[in-house]
Amino acid sequence: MSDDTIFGKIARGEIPADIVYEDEHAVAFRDLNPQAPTHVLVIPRRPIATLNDAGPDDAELIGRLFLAAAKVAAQEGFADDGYRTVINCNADGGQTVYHLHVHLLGGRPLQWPPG
Ligand code: DGP
Repeated sequence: MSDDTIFGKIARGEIPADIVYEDEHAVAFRDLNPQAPTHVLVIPRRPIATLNDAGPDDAELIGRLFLAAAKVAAQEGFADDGYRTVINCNADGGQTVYHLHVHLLGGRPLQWPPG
């Protein structure tokens, strides 16, 4: 699948990002427009546009994204205090970049429900 999104370019190292974690499957970098003291995006290297486009073959990869988010939460020092992980899907979910990503938000108490 081709991927011309900004996140595809970040995953391929074609444009810079403040990368906080990476492995064979995932890259995590700081969001340009942070909504919390720490706001990191975890993306798969393999392009998947939305959660709707993920299939059974992606199950392990999606699990890896959340494990990477937990690793970053520990690295950032708020794993015990708590944090939130979110995937926005399509227009009503507020998705603006069509390369699947997990938002990791932490460093302050977060309200529920979100807007
Ligand atoms: P979403 O709305 O769920 O698709 O989230 C997209 C997020 O991506 C949004 O919080 C802002 C962030 N973002 C957009 N462009 C860039 C970029 O070029 N670099 C970084 N680091 N973050 C970006």
